[in-house]
Amino acid sequence: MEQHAVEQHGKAEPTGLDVVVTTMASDSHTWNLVFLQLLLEELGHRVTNLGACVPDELLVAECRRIEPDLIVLSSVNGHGFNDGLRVIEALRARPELVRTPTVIGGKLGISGSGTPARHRALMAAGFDGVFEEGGSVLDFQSFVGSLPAGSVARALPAGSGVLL
Ligand code: B12
Repeated sequence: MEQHAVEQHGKAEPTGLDVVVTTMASDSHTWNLVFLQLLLEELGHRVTNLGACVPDELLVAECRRIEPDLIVLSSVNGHGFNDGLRVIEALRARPELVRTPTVIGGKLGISGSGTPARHRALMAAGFDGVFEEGGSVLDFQSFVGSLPAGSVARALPAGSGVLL
């Protein structure tokens, strides 16, 4: 398909965020990802959806290549808490991703909506937001709305996102 270069005038920043939406290695559910992609695109953001069962190495490599303004991890199969702890460690180990706003959400365990201890553990591990079931989408929208676009986002100090 023919590509058209977008001309940029003056110093205006392009609007909207570059967002990576993905699940993690164990999770084969996909409609959660489709939902998040459509939601974010409707809000004016650009989404790269990595799909289901993404191996850790591929997830990290794609985030390093894209250098997104926001990484959104979604998991609903009940392994999200453990997968999330492992993946955030791998992401934060990369200097270029150490401050990238990164959130996780969905059904992260098998005991219904999340517990405060689970949220605290994920935040302490390096996530900027944890959005488990029950009203989480509105909180997520507020979080996304609070992020500046482009390189400004990458300069944010770690943990500056909304704490839920
Ligand atoms: C369809 C489905 C499947 C299909 C998936 C097909 C596909 N291509 O996606 C198949 C058959 C493959 C499947 C397999 C399994 N599934 Co299944 N599956 C479902 C089912 C029925 C619907 C999921 C769905 O598509 N929902 C529609 C989407 C749009 O909604 P959603 O996923 O819930 O996401 C919403 C929210 O969670 C939230 N959200 C999600 N992520 C994020 C992230 C952020 C940042 C935010 C803000 C919000 C958010 O936003 C979405 C919209 O509200 C659910 C039960 C249910 N009714 O939810 C079980 C369910 C998710 N599956 C479950 C299980 C256990 C499994 C299996 C382990 C079963 C098995 N023993 O093999 C495997 C796991 C496979 C794997 N490796 O991951 C459990 C998970 C249990 C838990 N977490 O407590 C559920 C909840 C069923 C149940 N009640 O037990 N599954």
